[in-house]
Amino acid sequence: MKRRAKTILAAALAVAATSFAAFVALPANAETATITVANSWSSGYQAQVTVNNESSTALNTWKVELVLPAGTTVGQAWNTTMSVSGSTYTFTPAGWNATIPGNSAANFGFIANGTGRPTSCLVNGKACTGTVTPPSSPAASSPAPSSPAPSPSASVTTPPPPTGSTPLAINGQLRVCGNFLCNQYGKPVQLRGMSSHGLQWFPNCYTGTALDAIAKDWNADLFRIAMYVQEGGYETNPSGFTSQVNNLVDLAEARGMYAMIDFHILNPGDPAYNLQRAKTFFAAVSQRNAAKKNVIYEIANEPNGVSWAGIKNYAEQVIPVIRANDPDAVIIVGTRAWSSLGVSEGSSSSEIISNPVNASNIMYAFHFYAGSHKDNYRAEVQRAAASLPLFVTEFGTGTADGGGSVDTASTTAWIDLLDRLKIGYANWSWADKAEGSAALRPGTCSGGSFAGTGVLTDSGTLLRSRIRTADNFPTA
Ligand code: IDC
Repeated sequence: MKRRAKTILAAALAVAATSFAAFVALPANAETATITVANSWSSGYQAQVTVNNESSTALNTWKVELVLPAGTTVGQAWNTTMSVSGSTYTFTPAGWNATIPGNSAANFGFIANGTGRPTSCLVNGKACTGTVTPPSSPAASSPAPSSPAPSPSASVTTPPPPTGSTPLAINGQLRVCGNFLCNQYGKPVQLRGMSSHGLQWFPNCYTGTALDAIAKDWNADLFRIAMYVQEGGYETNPSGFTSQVNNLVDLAEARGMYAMIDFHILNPGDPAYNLQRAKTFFAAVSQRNAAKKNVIYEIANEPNGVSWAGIKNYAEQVIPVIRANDPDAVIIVGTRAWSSLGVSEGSSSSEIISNPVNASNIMYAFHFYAGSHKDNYRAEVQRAAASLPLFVTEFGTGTADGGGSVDTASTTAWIDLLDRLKIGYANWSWADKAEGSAALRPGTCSGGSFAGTGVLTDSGTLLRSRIRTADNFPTA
């Protein structure tokens, strides 16, 4: 996804580490810090702070103190320990990042609720000096001692109105804001679409003609690319499946749809089993697709038989691999017990809420099969949605084995709930397998014609009627 021009609040901060300077004569401004607004939306922003040690000698610790104006608070911070006193927020090391080696840096980030930028800034007790500069300016990292402190009036680049009418043209680069998925205008949006079945089994269901029907006949916003890892999937041919995924990203992009890259682990259920494969795969696809705005990464389809701590640990190893190439992409983390927020193994979303993944711009996956998962699961989703950004990256209209007839009442109750909560979804599956969850009648994909209702199963007919209704994508 493209790193658009973002207004940067860059404070080049002269740091005098008092206790340290008593022993070593540091050149002026040997240490600096920059504050970058990495993402912003109508009600808040995400800031990234880099404390640079530009001397060749290690710095033993650091402290950044920011004052925020009335109406703006810090909601969460990462890679740091934060304390609050009135409107002053003090950021100290997380523990492992206290020492900054010579010519190196420490990073932390925070989410601000409210749009006010810091009105005052101290680094290791000394006043910060700095200017507001665009990200590409070389001045961004140069000290500017006579400039005022970072200005609270720093503005954010507002994207121009959309030039096209596809979901991608209207919404552009997505990002998580609060507990919602938001578009380039900072407004919550619900994406509705279809998931592929296993790429290894139904390649002729995923052609340009097929995606034409999904985009233009179904008016879908999203195509989920389910790349199985086992069962004849990625592990058997990493480069071949990587190419197939990239090709589908392009086909979706050309039709104005988002593409969700699903690392479809299922059995074994512990994602750690595939950690190295995940790192290799996501390094490749995030590098190749970094400039695109239509990619969403789903890093683990359905963890099962593994603790939340195990899933979180996997996520915190895979997310940085993606971020290194594609820093502003939305990433979705699977949840315990086949992405049931833990419910199917007797747990709940509380284990996530109390111990979230240490990363920003992420969402959590929830899956259901309407014939198997009913009121108690709906209640849990409603509860979790108040605290966590959720995406239903997969669901079926029948039973959890992928079969069964359409449970119309439960499916309708589910989709109505997701619409009300503005939770995006992808339906399992766009395939012509002879099983209840498949949207296409057997033989459709070899026939090569996908539009209209004649090729659809009961499940496909219901989903098409729900997905093709008008979208609500606010642009102001
Ligand atoms: C099922 C397919 C089925 C296939 C099986 C192989 O519908 O044709 O033989 O996978 O593993 C999930 C999984 C998804 C399942 C689906 C239905 O993410 O891979 O697909 N399901 O069982 N979670 C809950 C249900």
